[in-house]
Order: sequence, then C-alpha cells, then structure tokens
Amino acid sequence: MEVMQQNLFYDRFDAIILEPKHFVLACHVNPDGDAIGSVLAMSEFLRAKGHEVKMVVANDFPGFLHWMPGAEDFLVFEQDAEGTKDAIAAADCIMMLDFNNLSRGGILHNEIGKTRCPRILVDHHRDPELDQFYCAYSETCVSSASEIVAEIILHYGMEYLTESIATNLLVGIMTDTGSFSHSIYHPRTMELCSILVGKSMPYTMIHQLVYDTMSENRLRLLGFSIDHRMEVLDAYSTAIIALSKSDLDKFNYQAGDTEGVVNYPLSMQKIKMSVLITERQDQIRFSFRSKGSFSVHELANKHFKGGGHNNAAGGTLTCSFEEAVEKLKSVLPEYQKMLNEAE
Ligand SMILES: [Mn+2]
Repeated sequence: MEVMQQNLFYDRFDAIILEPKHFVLACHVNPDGDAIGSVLAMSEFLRAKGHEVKMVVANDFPGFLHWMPGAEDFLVFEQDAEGTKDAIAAADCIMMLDFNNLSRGGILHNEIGKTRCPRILVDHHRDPELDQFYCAYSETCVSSASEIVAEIILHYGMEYLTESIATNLLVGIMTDTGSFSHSIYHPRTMELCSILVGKSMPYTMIHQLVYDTMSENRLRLLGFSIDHRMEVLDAYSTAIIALSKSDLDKFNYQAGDTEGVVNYPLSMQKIKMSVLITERQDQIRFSFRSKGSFSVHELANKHFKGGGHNNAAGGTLTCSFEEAVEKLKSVLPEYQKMLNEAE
C-alpha cells in the first residue's frame, strides 16, 4: 500500500516539476526546525530543477533557527501581509510541508484556501485530509517531514544534495526527534542521517547553533518552570507545567523560549505524559508529550482542538488560563488506566 502511494506520488510530482512553475511552499504556524528545514531544503531542490519558489510562514520562527541557510528569504505574513498574499495568489502550485490541515497554517489558511492551483502534501502528521491534494507523500512512521524530503531529493539523485540542503534537513530531523531521542521508527532514519552528515556542515556545529543559544532569561525560565510551576500528578503518571502571561513577562519571553520545556518532566521515570500550558495573547496553548504507548494525539484531538503525533501533539483553547488548567485536569480520569499502564 505504502509503495503504491509513493509511486503515485512520484508519477504526479514528476509531471508537476516537468515544466517551470511558480511554487509556494508553506508550513505550519509557529514553525519549528522541521517545518523550516523541510521547506528550505525542498525550495533549494525545486530551484535547482528550474522553478521559482517563494517560502511563506504565518509568523516568525525562533531566533535559534535564523542562521539556517536561506532562512532570510522567508516571507512572514505577520511582517509582510501584502507580499505574502501576492506570492500565494501568484502560485501555480502550493506545497504544504510538515502540516496537513489548512487550519494549522494560521493566518495563511484563508489565503491558501482561496487558491485553485494544485496542492502537494509532504507530511508526517496523523489524519491528513488527502482529498485536498493533487498528490501527497504522507507517512506517519517517519521522524519528520525533513526525512521525507531527504527521501524525495535522494530519489532524484545525490547530485541534488548540497551542503545547505543536508544541513537544513539535519536540523529538521534532529529537532523533531529531540536530538535522536524519540520518533525513530526504523533504521532508515539513521541511514539518511549518515548520508546527510557526509554532506552537511559539521554536525556538532549544527547542534550547537540550535541548542546552545539560550539567553540567560530563557534558561532561568526553564529552571523556574520546573521548580515553581510543575505539578506532578502521580495518580495519572502525568506532570503539568502551566505558565501564565505574567510568568512569561517576568522572564522577558521571546518566541521559542518555552521550546523543549515540555520534554523535561518525561525524564522522570514515573511520568508517562507531560503537558505544557502557556497563556498567549488571545488563547491558551497546550503542548503534549508522552512516552511509549500512550498517544497524546487522541487526547489533544478530542479535548483541545489539536493533534499531531502519538508522542507529541499540540492544541489550543480560547478560555481563561485557570479554566485551561482545570480542563486538562478534568479529562485526566478518562485516561487514567491507559496512562498508568502505558509502556
Ligand atoms: Mn515535523
């Protein structure tokens, strides 16, 4: 089944890239390393194939990704709404990477929704709306969208794998697997990485550029989150970290500063699920992580208007900060047995 789908993908993708086109590549709102890395790598590949490519995002990405090769070329809707709208309206083909649901495009949603050109999906999230796409490479048992992009580029030949493509794809795989600590389902991920590392910037430099760039405020926010804002609910093998707007203000919060905070509680042996709740401008954001068989996708999808992967998902609610924390606690009994028995 999988192989058939991929053959169909290449049949259609081959046809699409045969003639020069104006591509627009988009990823999800609050873009992460995988979103940015997969878009940058695919853009460079399509340019090498003779296409015009514009890369669009709803909002800016964290500073620790700004160094990525080509990152300065992104059109950011929040900073240049007209330029971004014009680029989308002029597209012959729109590619969505690292998201499969137009609502995850944030404010780009409406603009992409207005277009009539073919759409291509390259993604690893669950429950894609496949009927919206002319062709789709949608695979959930891979580490990242960047891993799929690596497969696609290698399908066309090693000669397309430049240093910048390899570097961008490694950032995507490295960040979506928490530095190769989860979401690795098959040896192919490591095989691809070994090919990428052979072409990329030195791997240790990539790792440092992404992970060793904290401001003092960000590291102190992490310490504060764990020491003062983490609640451990032993009955549910769950830990919750809830950060209010005033908590974030106290540490002069910058985009990306809470990145990774949600992972720390999982390093306790007894914890199966970790939830980070943050109060944003007009909504409450939830970030879910789990270990092993407990799927946070279902929980996020059913109760928090979100979803994602089995072990990592997100969601949002429009309510007060206090209500959000109560809402989470109120759904835990439904999952108590599954959480405590998860392996
Ligand atoms: Mn991803």
